Amino acid sequence: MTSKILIIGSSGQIGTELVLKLRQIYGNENIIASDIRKGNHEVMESGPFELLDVTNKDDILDVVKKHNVKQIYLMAAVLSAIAEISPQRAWALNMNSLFNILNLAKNKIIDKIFWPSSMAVFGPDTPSVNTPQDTIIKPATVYGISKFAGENWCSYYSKKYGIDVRSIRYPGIISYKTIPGGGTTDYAVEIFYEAIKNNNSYTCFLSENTTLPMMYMDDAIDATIQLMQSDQIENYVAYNIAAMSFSPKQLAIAIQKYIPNFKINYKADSRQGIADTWPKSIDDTQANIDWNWKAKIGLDELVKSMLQGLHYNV
Ligand code: AKB
Repeated sequence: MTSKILIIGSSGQIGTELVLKLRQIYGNENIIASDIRKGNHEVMESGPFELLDVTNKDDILDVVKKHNVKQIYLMAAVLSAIAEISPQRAWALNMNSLFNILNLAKNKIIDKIFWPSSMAVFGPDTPSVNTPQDTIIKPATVYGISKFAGENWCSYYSKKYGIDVRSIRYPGIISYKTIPGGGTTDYAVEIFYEAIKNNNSYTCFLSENTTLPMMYMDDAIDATIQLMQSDQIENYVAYNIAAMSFSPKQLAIAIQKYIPNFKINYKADSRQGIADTWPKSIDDTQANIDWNWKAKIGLDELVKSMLQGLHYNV
């Protein structure tokens, strides 16, 4: 039996599209989707799926053995807004899931891991414009604390046990196939669903000039797979990647190009406090140098693809 790739969190926003792309590249039967709940019908129907609780290490081991899994992409996590509401649950899930997978590599049961980090590792003391790869990192959110701790654990396991683990610090990811759940950048997805409804209006939970780094899903998936396929990676680095930065106001203007009567209102809630601690833009030079990373999709193409993906004629 050939070795397989397991995606944990395949019903989530990134997991869904990662499974579909990896199945195109490596063949449907070689990519095992798994999640605590069933997800996107294309994912469910195009290849193997296992119901899996990422905090249960015995169940993970069973699935790994059953399918001869050699690589794991651990995409399950509690995101920033939810983590502020349930800090201990977020910490337990985000950390225990990572230990479960790192220990499989330590015990030589699997060969390679992808573990997603986030721009949320950066905090209010970090330079917020063109945030460098190596800089002051003092996260101010529960989610950011768990991501920074995770980066350190990946680095520790990589140095101490020689395991191959790779990470990206994702910016806000925008896509239409599966909606994100519980993040601070989610407004930039919700806005499209509301823009095409009858009253063409959206009330944003961030203020109009809150600029954040963002990326269209296709670029995020390409970056993930490119990093995993690279044979240039010698040491563990949680790579900054970037594509564009915009505020809710700038996104609304870009949508108005296609939906001229679209209206946006602002009613900032607690998520504003999270966004205020994050970078406005990111420097991804190191990813570019180390594995040739470069984003392809800009704001106008993103808006067009989102509207088309949601069946709106542009
Ligand atoms: C969130 O908003 O929590 C995530 C992230 C930036 O990691 N999208």
